[in-house]
Amino acid sequence: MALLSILHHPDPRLRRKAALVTRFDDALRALIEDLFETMYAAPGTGLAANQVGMSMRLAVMDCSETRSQRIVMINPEIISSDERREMEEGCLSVPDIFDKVQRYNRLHLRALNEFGEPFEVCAFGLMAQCIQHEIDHLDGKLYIDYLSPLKRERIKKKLLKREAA
Ligand code: GNR
Ligand code: NI
Repeated sequence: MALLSILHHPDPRLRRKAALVTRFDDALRALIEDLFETMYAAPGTGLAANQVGMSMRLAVMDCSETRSQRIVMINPEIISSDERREMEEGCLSVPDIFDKVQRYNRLHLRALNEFGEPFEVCAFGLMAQCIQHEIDHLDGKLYIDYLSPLKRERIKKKLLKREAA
């Protein structure tokens, strides 16, 4: 097991669309263990592979308060959703900055597990929000993309200043 380092905005690697996973081997499952370890240590409710520099459509999540409900989603797709509502959001790649974005409250997810087996789940609230956030990562998107250009510019300056310090 290993702690991986999480890339921060504006790293260009966060902006690439991640590739579909086609090999379900022990190396993939070792990476998944490292993603969980890194996510729990951060701490965060989710972590996408491209946040640690691996351009693969893979994310791990645990939205439970007890940190005991691990979910692995590979090649995920949202197959249905309801109306959007405003939710407060943050991201480990945009540290210590929070803002409100529009997200579906309920959705139906289809994905593969670490063995390449398909599953579907219905999610709502924080878990639904987290699924949308992680799928955005896999498409090279960050939640700050939904904010105004002015806010986005301020956030970028703040992060660059911090990294330089
Ligand atoms: O830890 C996280 N919390 C969070 C809160 C609201 C909406 C999404 C998230 S995901 C985030 C971890 C992260 O950056 N995952 O990519
Ligand atoms: Ni994130």
